[in-house]
Order: sequence, then structure tokens, then C-alpha cells
Amino acid sequence: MTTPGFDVLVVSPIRPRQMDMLTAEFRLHRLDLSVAPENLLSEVGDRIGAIVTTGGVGADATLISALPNLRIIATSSVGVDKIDLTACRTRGIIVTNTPAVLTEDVADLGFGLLIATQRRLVEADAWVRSGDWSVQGAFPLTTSLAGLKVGILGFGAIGQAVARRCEAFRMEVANSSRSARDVPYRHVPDALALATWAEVLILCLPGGAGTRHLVGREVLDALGPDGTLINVARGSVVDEAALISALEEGRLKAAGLDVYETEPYPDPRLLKLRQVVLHPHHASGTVATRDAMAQLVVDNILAWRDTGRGLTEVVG
Ligand code: 8YV
Repeated sequence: MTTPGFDVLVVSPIRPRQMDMLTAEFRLHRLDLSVAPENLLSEVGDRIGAIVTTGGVGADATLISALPNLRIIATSSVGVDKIDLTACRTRGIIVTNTPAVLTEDVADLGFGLLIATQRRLVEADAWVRSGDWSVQGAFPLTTSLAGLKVGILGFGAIGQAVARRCEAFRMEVANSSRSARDVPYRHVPDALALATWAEVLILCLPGGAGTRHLVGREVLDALGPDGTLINVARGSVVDEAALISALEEGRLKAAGLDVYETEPYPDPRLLKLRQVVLHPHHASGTVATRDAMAQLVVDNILAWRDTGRGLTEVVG
């Protein structure tokens, strides 16, 4: 049964089972598959009540303006930096995301990048595969995890989940976030103070204009030549040119990156740096978590259809 006037525009698809669920309840229009998206929007734009999208695609002001009856944007992501929230607030459009269900996977991946950089796992793998082990002997000594000073910038659910992992590995944790939280971890006022204290700086804060290039040369130099940057937030948070210079000039020891300023085409200079562990913006990319995210998208749209409200509203 399709609900009249509540057509759904798929800007970026979610998991197949959840797409089937939406198809059973609504008339779907696939902007993601259209060879003439402008024509599709002209034809069905006034019928669209809901958008389905993902964090990497979002919904910009141009798209939103083409949909006069749009009432909800449901994204399969915790980040909403690719959605024009100002346009949504102006029009009273609900925006829902998928928090909580991805917290543990993203924290696992961020912590995995920490382990990989400190124990140089990718280089060690190459050491074995290349035959260097038999020619050059033992791999260089690396860095112990126990006792490591880890600064977590952004201390929401993901940052706190990373902190729990650090504690379990006997590391020392401090955090900095926009709002001080009642948590059993040392809080420092800003990114510069955190980087000055930390040996590893892990970015877990939201992307968007408010945090763009928050981590630049000054913060990276405060982290210093024995420091490591881990980013599971957004590429926009880091001045990537400053990061690359710091790594190339030895002013920063290492980096573990899940996100980039120019993804999916990271700066080619990053690809040449052996002290950088590269991951393709996939921290939530497991079957279980993406299924849970997709189900929450469906549940948000169904809740909006039936009650006029979403379940996990960012803007409402
Ligand atoms: C998304 C993410 O799945 O949740 C986020 O904000 O970055 C990922 O988990 C990704 O953006 C998919 O587009």
C-alpha cells in the first residue's frame, strides 16, 4: 500500500532489505539511479515528502529547494554535515540521523587505527611480504600502548566509547569538547591544550563549517614529532595540507585516517607516506551496523508518516 502524497526520493540507497521495506510502504523515486536527475525532480518533485540519503551524499540547498512538499530527510549516518540544516530549519523540515547504532564500530575502527599506527602493523606486514625480514632482520622497535597519553577531541558517544577502549589498554585519557560532560576523564579547554598534552590525538567531533580546519599547523606542531593523529570524524576538521607537510617534514610521527578532505580521492602525497595508515571512510562499514542504520532510517520515516515526528531528530 502506498501512502498518497508521501513519495520517497532515494538520493543515496540503504541496505537492500530496508529498501524493500520502503518500497512496500511508499512510492520510491531513485534519484541515485537517474540519468536525468533534473528531469526526475521536475516530474515528481512536488510529490516528495521524504528523502533517504547517507552521510557522504547528504542533501544540499538546491535539492531541497526543488522539493516544495519535503517534510523529512532521513540519513543513514551520524554525521549531517552534507545536509543543508539552515534550509531545513527555514522550511521546518525534520532531519533524522542514525546515532548510537554505529558507536561501537566507529570506536573500534578508531582504536584499530591507534593500534595500527603505534605498532606499525601495515609496515610490518610489508616487512614480511617483501622479504625484508630475511634480509634486514628484525623490524624496528615500535611504541607500547600501555601508558600512552591519548587526547580525544569531541567527547560524544563515539569519543567516550574510544576512551573506554583506551582505559582497557591502560592508556591515560583526556578529552576536549564543546560542552563539558560529567564523565570520569580529564577535560582540557581546547584542541591546542589537548594536543600539547597528548601523544595521540583522536578526532571524534562533528564535521561542518564550525569545525573546519580546527586541526591545523599549530595543533599539529603541539602534538609534535612523537605525536600521532587519528581521524574518524570528517576530513574537513583537518587542514590536510598542514598534515601532509608535518608528516613529510618529520614534525608529526604518524597518522591513521578514515576520512579525507577530498574523498574518495585522497591527496596523492598521503599515499606515499608509509607512516600513514589509510582507511576508506568505512568505520561504520560492517553488515550488522549498516543493517541497523538502514532499519533506523526506515523506522524514522515510518514514525514521521504515522506521527508527524522522527525518532532520532537532529532538526525537528
Ligand atoms: C556513514 C559516517 O555511513 O555515520 C557517519 O557520519 O560517516 C558513516 O557512518 C557514511 O557517511 C556513509 O555515507
